[in-house]
Amino acid sequence: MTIVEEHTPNPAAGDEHRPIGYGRLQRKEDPRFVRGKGHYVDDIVLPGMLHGAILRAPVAHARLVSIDTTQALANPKVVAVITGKDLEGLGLAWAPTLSYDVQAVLVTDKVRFQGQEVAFVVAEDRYAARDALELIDVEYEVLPPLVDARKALDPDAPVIRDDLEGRTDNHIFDWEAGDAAETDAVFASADVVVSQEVVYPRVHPAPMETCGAVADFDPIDGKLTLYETSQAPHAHRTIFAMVAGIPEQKIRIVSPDIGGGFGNKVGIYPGYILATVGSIVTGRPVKWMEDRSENLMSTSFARDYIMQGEIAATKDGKILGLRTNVLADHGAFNATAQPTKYPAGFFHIFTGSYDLQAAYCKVTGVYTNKAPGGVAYACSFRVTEAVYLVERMVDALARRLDMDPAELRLKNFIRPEQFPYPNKTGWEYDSGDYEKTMRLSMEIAGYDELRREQEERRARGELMGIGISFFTETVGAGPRKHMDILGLGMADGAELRVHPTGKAVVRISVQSQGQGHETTFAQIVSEELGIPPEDIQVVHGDTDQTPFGLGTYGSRSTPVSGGAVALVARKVREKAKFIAAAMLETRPEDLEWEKGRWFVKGDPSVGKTMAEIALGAVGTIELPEGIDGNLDAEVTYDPPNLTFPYGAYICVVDVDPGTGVVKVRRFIAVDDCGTRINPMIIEGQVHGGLTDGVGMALMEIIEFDEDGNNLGGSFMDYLIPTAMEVPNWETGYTVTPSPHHPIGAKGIGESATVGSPPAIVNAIIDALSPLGVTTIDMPCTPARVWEAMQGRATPP
Ligand code: MCN
Ligand code: CUN
Repeated sequence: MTIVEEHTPNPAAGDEHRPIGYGRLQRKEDPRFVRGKGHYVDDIVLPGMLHGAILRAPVAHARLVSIDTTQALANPKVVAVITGKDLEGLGLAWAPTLSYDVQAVLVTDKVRFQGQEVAFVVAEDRYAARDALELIDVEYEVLPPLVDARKALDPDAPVIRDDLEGRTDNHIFDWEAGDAAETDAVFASADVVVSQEVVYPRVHPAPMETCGAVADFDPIDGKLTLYETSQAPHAHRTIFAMVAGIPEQKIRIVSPDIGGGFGNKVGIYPGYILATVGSIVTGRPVKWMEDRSENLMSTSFARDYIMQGEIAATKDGKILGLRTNVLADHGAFNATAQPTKYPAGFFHIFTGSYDLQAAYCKVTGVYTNKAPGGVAYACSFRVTEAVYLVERMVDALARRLDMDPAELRLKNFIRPEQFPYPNKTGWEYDSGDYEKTMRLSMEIAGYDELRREQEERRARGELMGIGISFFTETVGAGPRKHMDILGLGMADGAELRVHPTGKAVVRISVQSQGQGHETTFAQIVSEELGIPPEDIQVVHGDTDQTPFGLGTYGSRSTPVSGGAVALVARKVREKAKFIAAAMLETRPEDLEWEKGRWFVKGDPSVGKTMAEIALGAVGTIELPEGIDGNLDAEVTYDPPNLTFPYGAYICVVDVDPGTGVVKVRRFIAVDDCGTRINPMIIEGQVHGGLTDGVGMALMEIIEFDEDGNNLGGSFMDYLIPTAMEVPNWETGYTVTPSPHHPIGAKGIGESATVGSPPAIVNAIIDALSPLGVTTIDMPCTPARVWEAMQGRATPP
């Protein structure tokens, strides 16, 4: 592993005591994870617990004619069988999606995608539940499916959502950003316009742990405890209360260790609701854990964007404008998770890292007979698609102008003095020094030398490619006045208590799925209070124990919850000053803070440490007016803006001219996420995301045949990368703090997944360009690359 050395701690400057940024603090959660002692939903076993299994539709589009459950119910191990009709009786057959649509919990009228939930069996054990599915007799009247999103708006297309009143087509929404007329004018005046269709196929986050729930409804006190795989426990609780009519104080959502989320666990799936209904109906706890195929076929997909891109420039390479028209395949129900105002997520950051004169994008969402979901898989709310589009277009322009793609980017970057930078589609970028980051990545790569090597290899008939991607993300939603999910404003709470012996507990509203929050949030408190990270317990994932907040996705934990944690620690520090003043019999304004203690200005030997103050707070000294004793505080943080992390990625590939096999030989990733809390965790996040990028660029796709059969329903068909397919990552970093974040940190959790695919695809096109290839769509499988090499159109 090549690691560009982190800042070496400088003991003389007291660096080794600085919990943020310096050194490589090991993760607190690792001892349990590496020993297999994590505690996941499937590890939960409750007394008398039953097991649920879902009967799923074998076809993509069909009318439900009849469903007969008698045989299944006759099985002595089966306790209950629940159908759509039963749910209708409870008013629970349909549930609201996160995008103000509705989704069938169980089919009542029509099957709308293969794998859709048709019935739920509750049995004494998992095997019995599964076996009983085969005893349910369902008659379907098969309907013609709509598979190709490009045909969704044809007048003769089958109408999928005839459940919606007055619905006569498959149109969901049209959404636009930027100024169309201004952009047209800029395009009309440009020397060069390059157009290209860029497709981001349907992929799946495929976390190691699939989705599941254990529902435990107590019929005596009416309390529902729901253990579930959730990235957003509080939002789930509130939505559950609204939908199921259970009073919110009687719902406790517990998200224990989560074996990867990657966006898969943002939504509320029918299975969670079915487990709950199963528990209410049987009076016993019910566990439902989906298997791999169920996960791949029915839970949140990602992308599925067909993008027509156009870029306009002067002949010497000044980019003037960007325009795109997108067809978005949302599947059978519009269940994407994103802030309400933005049906295409944050796609409108598609102007990327460049200073343009005008931009315009239009996105049209359509229904098809495919699984719902969308906005998942480290997408930063569709910044993945945006970055992929702009970085492909910039490369296409470089080829047209016969310019070096690095030089073209350097020429068009937003300059440091332009920040805060208002872009043409409504964002205000907080901070950046793009050229510095780009040049560092070129230096690590040895860019000029790579280009020389490429020339030599080309002369020998070898296919070597160098691809660049420079991305800017927008992560950390809120502010709440602009951003909500189902009306819940996107802010996060934090509560901090310093116990009498000086040890602390911080309670947060976000939910780790492997990102290491138990470590990094302790580091933030430590930085602010001087209590060592190991003395700070981070509590999350239990709505009975943590303050309300919107959860973890869109890399918002550090930008939002991290801000909350820094501020709550500062509030405690301020309170500590008053207590210290009382203890020292002096005035608070005469005290000065240094890491871990308040001391008397001008007399550093007289002071009180946090531990002394914590004990003092619960002791017998007389406290000043308005100070109530315990050393604790709470805040809700509503961020003033999102944060805009960025990075420069360079990929080197070799393509086998005989087979079309692509080998990623080198990958250089220089990221800037502002203040770096834990360099080791950041590096892990980047390594994971880069691996995602290799997967998506080379092998991952959820495809469907013309009957709507899902062709990616297992890991035999849906390939994900292993250590064999990835190179030794070469990472570097720059630090440009966010000016508005309490500690200057920006998100990093999705950066590499967002930024890496275009670098790899650009490298592949660069490798194949001597053969006249100008475009190729992901995944660049050997077959697809080989077809491109033969000058044939890439298959859809
Ligand atoms: N961090 C840091 N310094 C920064 C920024 C972040 O040390 N300047 C640390 C954070 O403190 C946190 C981690 O890096 O421990 C990721 O932080 P952040 O960027 O705030 O992202 P989130 O914690 O909100 O995580 C969400 C993000 C998303 S949306 C997806 S998708 C994804 C990702 O995280 N899913 C993951 N990374 C994942 N990593 C794992 N192991 N598993 C997943 O499911
Ligand atoms: Cu889009 S996947 Mo992450 O935001 O949970």
